[in-house]
Amino acid sequence: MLLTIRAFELALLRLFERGAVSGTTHTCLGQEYVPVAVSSLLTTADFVFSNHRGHGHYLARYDDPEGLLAEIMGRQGAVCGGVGGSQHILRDRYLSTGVQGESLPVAAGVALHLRTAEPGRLACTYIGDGTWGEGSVYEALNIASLWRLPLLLVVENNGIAQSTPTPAHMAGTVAGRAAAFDVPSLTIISDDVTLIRDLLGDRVRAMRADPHPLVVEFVTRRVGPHSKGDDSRTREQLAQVADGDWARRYAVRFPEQYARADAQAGARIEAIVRDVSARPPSGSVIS
Ligand SMILES: Cc1ncc(C[n+]2csc(CCOP(=O)(O)OP(=O)(O)O)c2C)c(N)n1
Ligand SMILES: [Mg+2]
Repeated sequence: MLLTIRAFELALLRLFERGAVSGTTHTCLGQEYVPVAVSSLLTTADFVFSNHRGHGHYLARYDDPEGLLAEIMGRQGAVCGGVGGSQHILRDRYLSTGVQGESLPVAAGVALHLRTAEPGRLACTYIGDGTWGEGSVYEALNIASLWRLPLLLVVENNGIAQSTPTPAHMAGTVAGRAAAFDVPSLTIISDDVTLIRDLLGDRVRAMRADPHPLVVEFVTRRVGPHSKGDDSRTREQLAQVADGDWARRYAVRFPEQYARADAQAGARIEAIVRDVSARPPSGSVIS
């Protein structure tokens, strides 16, 4: 799945370069392991709220590169009839939005519903470090803490918000801000999926048994541009980021598995790109 998401994102950037897709997109290159690890702890009865950088969140949950690519390209088979595009996907209990911070109050409301009507289930929201500049984040944290809502807030702290480095926009820390609302938090610096699952498994089980919010901050890296070609970082910073990419380390640690999985994922995505590109426009509304 890690490599499927990677191949999907790289293929998408190539499609944009060729002018085969219009609009915008934000890839999760470098952050693929976050949803791969988190999704393994969720069930389809849990809600997931995603953001503008959400392809990995969707793919890790549904393994549906075909439906997502058709959605982004506005072709038949699109998961939302081609009206949502890259950032606005609705499928069952999965919803993404390009509006920073919008998901959190909505997820808190859903978590309240789950707490009372469907105990044992939770609402999971992914947000970035920059989105901690939105007031709605704090309103949601406050209520989630007071009402002990089963809200899993996954923070993908990739060290940058579009072009602003995190230290230039965030006073204090994510953990400190969670603590201010009496919400427990965990900061994960590893990109090892198995280790992350082990670190989080008991915490997520505890949220289900005795509902409460939890903030999980991943210290991660945005290996690609913010959107398509817009990267404001220096050559040295980019080299440093590329050096820390999980894919490099996985390739060294598991060379045979990596090469095999990478080739398989690449071939699968290329076939999907050919197939979806040849389809007629979706021309439909959400059913
Ligand atoms: C309410 C709102 N303000 C501004 C934007 C424009 N915008 C899109 S992505 C982004 C940066 C988000 O940074 P972060 O939360 O760190 O997520 P990242 O892009 O790093 O994954 C901004 C400002 C937006 N989409 N919504
Ligand atoms: Mg960020």
